Amino acid sequence: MSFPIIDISGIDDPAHQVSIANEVTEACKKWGFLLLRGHPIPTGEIDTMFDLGKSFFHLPESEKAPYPITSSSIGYVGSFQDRGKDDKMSMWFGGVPGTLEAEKPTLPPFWRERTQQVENFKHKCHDLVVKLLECFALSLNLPDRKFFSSAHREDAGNGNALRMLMYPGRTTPEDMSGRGSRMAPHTDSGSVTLLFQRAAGLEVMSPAGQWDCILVNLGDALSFWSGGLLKATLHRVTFDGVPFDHERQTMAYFGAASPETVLQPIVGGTVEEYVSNGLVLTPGVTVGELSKMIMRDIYGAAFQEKDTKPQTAAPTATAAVM
Ligand SMILES: O=C(O)CCC(=O)C(=O)O
Repeated sequence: MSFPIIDISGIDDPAHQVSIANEVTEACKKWGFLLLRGHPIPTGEIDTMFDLGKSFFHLPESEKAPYPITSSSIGYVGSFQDRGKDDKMSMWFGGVPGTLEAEKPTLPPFWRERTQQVENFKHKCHDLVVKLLECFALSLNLPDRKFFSSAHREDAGNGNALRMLMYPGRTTPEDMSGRGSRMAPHTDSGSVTLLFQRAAGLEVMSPAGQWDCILVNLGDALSFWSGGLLKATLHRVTFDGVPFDHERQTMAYFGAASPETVLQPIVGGTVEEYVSNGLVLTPGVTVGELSKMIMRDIYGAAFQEKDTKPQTAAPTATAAVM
């Protein structure tokens, strides 16, 4: 199996829009994964972000650990610290534009002079997500081609987050008994994820093997919303794909709809209940509720809200291990 590689360089050209929209949407209906070529995010900027991420992750823990992830989805999570006890480090940059600057004290000092650089990169990712969302509406023949994209305002909620990831290379294998792997199988919870990779290793049934492209995959919200037509596909990272002594670095931009967006399956129409990552979603759940359920389950205390009662999680549910 190999995912489609789609050249989207003509995405803004009316002469090519429909065929690109159809290609992208067909790939998402079939695989929920595709690779983008000819995308508008400059390679130099992607490399710069990777270089910054690498320098950051190689800092001693004492310069990262005091800044754990907050309810704004900003901050650091070290190896073996998440619910799945995976061997990976994450640096989260959530929030609407301006949040990183406003919440600077919660950022590790390394990032404090670089907030604008991160915001600029997030902005470019958001623009690309919007273009893809317009493809879906166009190809699904929705009356308004901004049906999905207008719900994805950049200035709404914490859902649009950039997550830098580093899977450390170890000189000797860690004792993983009672622990996870590198990243447990999961689907993403939002709408569209852009995954930038510096090394092979993501397993999606079978690996794609093209690393000069942005990998796109869809999240549960969009899958549920489209009545299951667009797919959110399980993926994971293991020590089989990338051995313990190989470092692996990626960046995931999670594009999500505004928190108040109510998810009702709009096409297909038959989805009464959607089960994903151990969570049961029912029509009427909002994007904000879904996001909180998941982050609370993975990162616990930082996302606990005294006044929020649990939403649609099944009593015994476990959620995504990200
Ligand atoms: O690092 C990767 O290749 C996967 C990242 C991912 O699946 C996630 O952040 O949800």
